[in-house]
Amino acid sequence: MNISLAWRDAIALITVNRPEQLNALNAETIKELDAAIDTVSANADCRAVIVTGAGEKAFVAGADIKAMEGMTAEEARDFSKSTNDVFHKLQRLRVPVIAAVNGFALGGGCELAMSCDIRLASENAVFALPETSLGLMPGFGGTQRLARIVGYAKAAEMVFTSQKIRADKALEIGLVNAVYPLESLLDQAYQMAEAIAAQAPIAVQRAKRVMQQGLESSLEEGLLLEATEFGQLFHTKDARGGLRAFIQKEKYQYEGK
Ligand code: CO8
Repeated sequence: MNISLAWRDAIALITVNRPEQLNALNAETIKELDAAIDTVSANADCRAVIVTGAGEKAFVAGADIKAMEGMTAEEARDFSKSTNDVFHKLQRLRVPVIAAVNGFALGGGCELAMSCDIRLASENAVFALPETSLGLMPGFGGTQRLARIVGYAKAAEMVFTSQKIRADKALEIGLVNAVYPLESLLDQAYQMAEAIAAQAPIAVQRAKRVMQQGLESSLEEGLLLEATEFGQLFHTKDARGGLRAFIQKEKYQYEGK
């Protein structure tokens, strides 16, 4: 199996597991990733997801260059389209997704990380969209997501020059949220996932949906959506319980209801 899925309570850990090929993404791996996302999505108790790479060297070193070499134009388009669909499904997962970027995140690996809500990186992480150095362009969402995350000019510089940036630079431009020593990265990711899991689940999930939809719509549409979803939360037991508990100076255990 090229993808493993493990659970710690309500937190799913998806690991790309081809360390001998630096976790490069071939069609089989993307298929397995798709299945893992479906499994996570079907679990109503899931509160957060962590995505990482096996080994200590790479998160994901990109699309599998060896598999791409013999592709026809149609096959390349289909691989780009089908992977875009899978990464989009990951981005739109009901629950927050944290990328624990534990090394090289190049090409498709950087694009996988960008499909997550939050990126935490190890000090040895290296990011790049180096496709133009291969005669290609980003094909797993990089032309769209990088500019949305770091702004067009910085994205343009990275894509047009294929430059590799280290974790501290990725932090500086806002590509990652935080940088940790490699040995504590996964613990830090779990700590953040647990902090997310401790909040009211329906509130977190609706906030994710509204924030993501807001990025794709006008401010007016986004604010309207926010007001609508804000109102809907007053139907939940958790909102009633959370507000009452604050007033009574108690701690409320959220149920996701
Ligand atoms: N694909 C396939 N195999 C890879 C890849 C990759 N992306 N990256 C590394 N590997 C393999 C190596 O070939 C090697 O295998 P083997 O032992 O069988 O020769 C093994 O992993 C270890 O790699 P290295 O020996 O190269 O390790 P180094 O420490 O010397 O170097 C690097 C590490 C710098 C990460 C180097 O491996 C490298 O430059 N890799 C390629 C990085 C890259 O260019 N990635 C972008 C790929 S393009 C892409 O992602 C496009 C996405 C959109 C696709 C659209 C669909 C058609």
